[in-house]
Amino acid sequence: EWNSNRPDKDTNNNKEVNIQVLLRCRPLCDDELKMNVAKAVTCNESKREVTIWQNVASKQVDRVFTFDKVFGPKAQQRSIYDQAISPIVNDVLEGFNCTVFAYGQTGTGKTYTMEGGMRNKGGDLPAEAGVIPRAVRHIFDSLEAQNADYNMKVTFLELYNEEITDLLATEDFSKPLEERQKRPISLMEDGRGSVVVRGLEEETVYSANEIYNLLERGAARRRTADTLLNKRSSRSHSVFSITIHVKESAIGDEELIKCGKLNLVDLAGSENISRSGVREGRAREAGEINKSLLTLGRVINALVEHSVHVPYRDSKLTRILRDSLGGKTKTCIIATISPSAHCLEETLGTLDYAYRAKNIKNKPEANQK
Ligand code: ADP
Ligand code: ZZD
Repeated sequence: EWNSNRPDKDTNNNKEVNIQVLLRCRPLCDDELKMNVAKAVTCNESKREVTIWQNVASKQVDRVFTFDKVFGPKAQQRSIYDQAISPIVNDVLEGFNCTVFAYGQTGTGKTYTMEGGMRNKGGDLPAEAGVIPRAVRHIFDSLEAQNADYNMKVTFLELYNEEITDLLATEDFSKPLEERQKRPISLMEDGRGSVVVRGLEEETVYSANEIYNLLERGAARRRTADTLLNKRSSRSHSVFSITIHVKESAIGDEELIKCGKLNLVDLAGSENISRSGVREGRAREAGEINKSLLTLGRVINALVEHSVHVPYRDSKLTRILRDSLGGKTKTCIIATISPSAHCLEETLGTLDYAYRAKNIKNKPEANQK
């Protein structure tokens, strides 16, 4: 390594790191247990392996996949956060941009993992709370413990059919539902290689409870959209982002501001997106394409294959999250699967997709001003 006279403030610069890929297998649900549904998956957390038992021409053919972390059906929300997400949030507090994606078939636990179950007013986090509320709590606890001088903003958007809905937009009840969105939302290049979503409500927040109230607003807004178009939620992507500026107690005369951004992404259901990244089966016949999910697959393929052209610009999702895929952001994908033999084909699709994504390399850089 070149030994420069000027000490480099950013210790991790120019180091390539692979995207981290975790696997989570949900338990069988009560109905599946009642129906005695056959299982086709075993998880070995300590070996970080997941095994799929498959019967091909009455011969037992097992397939084994290894990931950075594997969480079996008994894994609790808290242990996933503590083991896998907490270090990422610490990086955000150190000025890195980080993204967590949840990828998998509808019904495998993406929303359960990212958001989790019910919220109890006030008090502690429920055991069912997912990554988003836990990250919010962690960030405030940490900043308060440091007695830090900080500024925090959050946004929450939904992407459906290449249209962005601001889940935090304050409602104008005098207008019909479809026209309630106040400002037009557009994507703009910021001149430094990233894209900003213009027109989104950016709420400055001062407490975890304030964020929980915003989440409530977002969840309610999503529910109204959902009843207008059923099954929308399985076909939409949601992106919750927190941007934090932390003022470092000045060493000497220089004042240092660390700026980190955390993106928490609940992707549309991966069903009907084949392993080669093309639409298949019923989705094709119905003409239902999820351009953003298809493009995400193609971007991953292009990065893994070191193609000259990476089709970031082909969808809104990949434009918004471009830096998370081969850029300066630290990225983690949580692949979610069902243990049921009925889901075997989709499960193998998810595992292949997630396994391939392990090969993507990013170059995380801390932002300091
Ligand atoms: P997705 O977002 O992938 O469509 P959901 O998060 O809606 O899936 O999960 C489907 C159902 O399974 C929900 O009722 C959810 O509460 C339940 N579920 C998912 N993962 C788990 C888990 N790890 N433990 C217990 N219940 C789960
Ligand atoms: N998954 C639930 C929301 C849903 O689909 O409605 S759980 C968490 C993150 C983002 C949005 C909502 C939540 C959620 C919640 C539930 C009810 C009212 C407001 C927010 C939640 C769950 C546990 C702790 C905090 C927030």
